[in-house]
Amino acid sequence: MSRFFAEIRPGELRFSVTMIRALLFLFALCPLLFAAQPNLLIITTDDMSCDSVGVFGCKLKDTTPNMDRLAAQSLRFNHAHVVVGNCMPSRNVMWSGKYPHNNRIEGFRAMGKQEKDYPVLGDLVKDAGYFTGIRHKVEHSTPYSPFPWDMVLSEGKKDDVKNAASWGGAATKGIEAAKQAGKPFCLLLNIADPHKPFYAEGNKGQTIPDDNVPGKVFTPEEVPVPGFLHDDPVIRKELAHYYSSVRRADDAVGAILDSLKSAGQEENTIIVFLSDHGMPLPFAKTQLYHHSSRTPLMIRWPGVTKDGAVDDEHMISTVDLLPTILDMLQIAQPGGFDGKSFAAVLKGDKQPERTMVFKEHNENAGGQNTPMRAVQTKDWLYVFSPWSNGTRVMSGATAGTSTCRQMRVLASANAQIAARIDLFDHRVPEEAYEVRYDPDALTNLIAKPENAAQVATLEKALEDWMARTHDPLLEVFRKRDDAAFREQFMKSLEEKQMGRKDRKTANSALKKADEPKALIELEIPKTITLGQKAIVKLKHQFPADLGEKPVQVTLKGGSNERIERKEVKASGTGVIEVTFDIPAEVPGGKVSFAGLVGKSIQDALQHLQTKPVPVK
Ligand SMILES: [Ca+2]
Repeated sequence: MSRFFAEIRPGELRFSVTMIRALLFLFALCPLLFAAQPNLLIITTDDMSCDSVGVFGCKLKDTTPNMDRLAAQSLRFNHAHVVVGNCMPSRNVMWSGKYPHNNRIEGFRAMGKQEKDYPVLGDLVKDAGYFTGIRHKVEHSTPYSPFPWDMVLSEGKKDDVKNAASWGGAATKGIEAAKQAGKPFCLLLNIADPHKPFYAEGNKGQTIPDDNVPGKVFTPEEVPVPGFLHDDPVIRKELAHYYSSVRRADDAVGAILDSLKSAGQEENTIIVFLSDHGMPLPFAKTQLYHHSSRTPLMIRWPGVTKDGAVDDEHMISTVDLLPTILDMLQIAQPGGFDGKSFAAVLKGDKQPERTMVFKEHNENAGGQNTPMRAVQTKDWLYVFSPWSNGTRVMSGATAGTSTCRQMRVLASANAQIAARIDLFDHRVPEEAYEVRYDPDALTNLIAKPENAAQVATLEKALEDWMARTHDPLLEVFRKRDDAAFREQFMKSLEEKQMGRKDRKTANSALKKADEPKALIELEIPKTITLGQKAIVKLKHQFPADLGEKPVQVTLKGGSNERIERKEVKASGTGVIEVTFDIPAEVPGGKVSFAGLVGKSIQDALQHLQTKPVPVK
């Protein structure tokens, strides 16, 4: 050694020390520079109530041994809620970080690829170098389809999603494909249970053969009956099918976790687990009640979350999932989210502002508009249903269940059940429940004078949230005491719904025609003079089955500002003359004309605008 140093001249020695220091510094950085990006495994169940899970207080033993095992390695949230009580809108909130009135997936209608103007989970993780895979609920998880997932982990129409073991196979396939691609993985495994059809239940409630037998099959006699339903043999039978399906979902979770372990990826994988909403029975799925939205959220972040930890403090909303996931994966936040990251809570810090969650419902799978908004704290739940007018009936996925049919049968001889069915069908415009004592939402306290201050606080919080998130229901909420205004609001929503159907008719008529024709054209005068009249010719050619439609013709100024709008009714083919008084002064010295078939730009069947022309 001394000989080695003796052979180095002083200048070289200094250089070598600097080099060694630099090497040591790089060495110290090594774990940071070369630490692999963590994988992300998201597991969702379909239509599973939170309290069907053992660790979340299930009254039935052995429903979810694998979810309980995952909970023992995770941080779980006692007060986590999804935003919507049905599938496609709920899942789109999770993976967009936006409320439905902002991500525009308000029901089960996807948007066109070109319409999507915000990033979702799949975009953001792909950009960060992840391999993305999904199984089941593929079209319900993104705003448009087909979304460019790297791999759809299903076997086409033959895919037996109710086979629990197949979920292990799907996980393995995804993990292997990511390895081949040399990328970390982001897998979204949307387990199909306990969504209907339940294990061994036929479509009329009868028992049928089912090859996909769960790890445990429950009997009608042993199952708990939720407080929002009624204890009856028919209902118990359906609940037994449900809880057996919960167990089958749990079997699938076990298969996925085993696959992750076999792949040796357990320690480098973040796991996010939750359900998309509550059980598919009346007063849970498609509603905004406590059991509609409470979800068994668990997050296992190796090296960060503590095994078996329970958060009983924070109200967590699934609108916050995507920003949180980005923080965990150290991916930059793109901005534009309604949600905010709760990664700090995962690290053991507090976010005292998390005291309430907001929920919303807009459309069911059939496109019926029954908008609702709700706010929930740990203690209280307030629900606003502007559609409720005493006669309109909310239709939904749970109305056809044996449980609902049986409740209708029982209602004829039982006033209490009759009142529940009446509420289920018609609801009331406002409801308030003290969920800490009444989680089943059985006693509406909205009209009790002693609760007025509490209700006012909730209403104020909801109004602030609606204003902050630009909710189109804000005005009708502010005028919630005006029944006529609520009904007028609903009529305009229903007209828009009709407008969508008309648009389909118009589009298919246009497609059928040899040469696609526009519904309207505008012919404007050759010269337009200040202070004089200008006659615009509206030429229309509507297909016969479109009937009569309103058409808006608008005079606009040089900066595209509206000067005057006129509405005419048109049907069939013809020309309508629309006369405008050109003002004595027009800013910019130019005008243009716009034509729109329908009531507004949002529901327009066609919209066009002429080029600006100078005014003399
Ligand atoms: Ca669902």
